[in-house]
Amino acid sequence: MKYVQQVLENLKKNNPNEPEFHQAATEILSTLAPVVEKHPEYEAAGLLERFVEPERVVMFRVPWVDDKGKVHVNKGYRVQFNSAIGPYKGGLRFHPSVNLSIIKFLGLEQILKNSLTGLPIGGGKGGSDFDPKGKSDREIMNFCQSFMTELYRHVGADTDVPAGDIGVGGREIGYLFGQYKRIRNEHVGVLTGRGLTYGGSLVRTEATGYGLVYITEEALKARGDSFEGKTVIISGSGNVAIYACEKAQSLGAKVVAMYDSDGYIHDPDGINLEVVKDIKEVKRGRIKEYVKKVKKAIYKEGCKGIWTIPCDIALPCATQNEIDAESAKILVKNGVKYVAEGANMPSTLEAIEVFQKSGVVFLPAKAANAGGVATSALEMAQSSGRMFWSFEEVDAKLKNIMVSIYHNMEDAAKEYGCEGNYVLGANIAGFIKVATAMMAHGIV
Ligand code: NDP
Ligand code: 2IT
Repeated sequence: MKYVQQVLENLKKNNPNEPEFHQAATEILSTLAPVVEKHPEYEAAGLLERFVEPERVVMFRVPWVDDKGKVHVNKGYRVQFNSAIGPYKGGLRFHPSVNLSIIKFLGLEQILKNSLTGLPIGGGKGGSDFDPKGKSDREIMNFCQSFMTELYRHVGADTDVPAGDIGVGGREIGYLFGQYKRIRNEHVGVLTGRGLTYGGSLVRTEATGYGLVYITEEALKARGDSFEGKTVIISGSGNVAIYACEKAQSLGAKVVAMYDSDGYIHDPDGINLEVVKDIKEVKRGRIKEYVKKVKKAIYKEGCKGIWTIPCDIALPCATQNEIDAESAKILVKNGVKYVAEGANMPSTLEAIEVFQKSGVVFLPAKAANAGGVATSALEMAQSSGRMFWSFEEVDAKLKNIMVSIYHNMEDAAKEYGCEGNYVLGANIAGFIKVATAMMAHGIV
């Protein structure tokens, strides 16, 4: 459709050198034509042009001092993309690859993901090109304090509520929260993923991985199947990967491989997750140490080889573009039936096409990994109410949300004549709520 194409062309022209942002926008806009056709008032109101333009982008200097007294300067970002349905909400990523393009792709995805949760949260994302790997606790603290010393003026419990993402876990959220509280003299829900002693929610740590497995379980159930006895590959070995593995195993699946950015482990009898947790969560070590503890497992340098291991279900849980068309074809050839994205945009556009053309059940990130941010919104609700729900209560709410997301995207895909196309279903189901709110607010 001409309007959608024009918006995408202009976006590429006006935001050059932002390939990840172009990729996410292409995936989204290429599915929205039927909605825009049904609602000509959207074009008249310049809705798509406004939708793809962040409300605000903050970029700042983050100076910090290492243990040897050397001064370093990193870039800090917060993209406040869309607040139509609630305060900006989305994680902070600390990774050397971070740039504006990556934060904008993540922010754009986050708008629709947050809408899909059914909870009142807008879309935002932030981070830094700081590399937490190999840094001491004190260096991490110095960095987080410096980062928040600028960020505090842009965020707030009713304005913008960041959380974790790659390189930002409980430790970092603690230091960021401590500095915010110190500057503002307010103990409020300005961040989620907080520790349980200072406003955090049970299940938030597990939420993204558990949610990913819950939505995949619903897709299996709809086809008269289950995780029982399935062979699963999970890329990454961080927060999302570990808890996806835990829940999949508890449902009877055999998870045979995981990786970090150096290489992958293959344990055909099933990964011993306690060993992985000890290496990654306790010691902050490398996945290759697994084979020292589990002798029958093998370790291979490099990540790509993981996709050559035959599996029924693939759960990419590391980073963007980790599955290209070549890896997708190998997965399909080896019989993969389900691909559910725990990471954000882990499949290239070409890989998605391979999966969809081969009849693989493909659950896109903005639906499949929404459990993390959904539980963040539950953390916000608990903070506002100054009370806590039990593990079972939060877990039950998370599961309901994931099941609803599955059915909402399924229904939207059917309504628009594309049954089983969950990329289209998730985009449309997420977009309609945001568009309706934006229309109600006038040209803002
Ligand atoms: P973590 O930092 O806990 O773990 C990231 C994992 O991915 C690590 O094993 C890391 O390996 C690996 N990884 C990161 N970058 C690369 C790379 N370039 N190549 C290969 N491996 C890489 O992050 P999370 O588990 O929190 O996040 C993982 C993904 O899930 C991200 O895409 C994130 O955006 C997404 N996500 C996270 C949510 C959350 O609640 N945390 C919610 C929704 C989505 P190494 O240690 O070697 O860097
Ligand atoms: O990509 C994501 O949804 C996250 N990193 C979690 C965001 C959040 O605010 O919990």
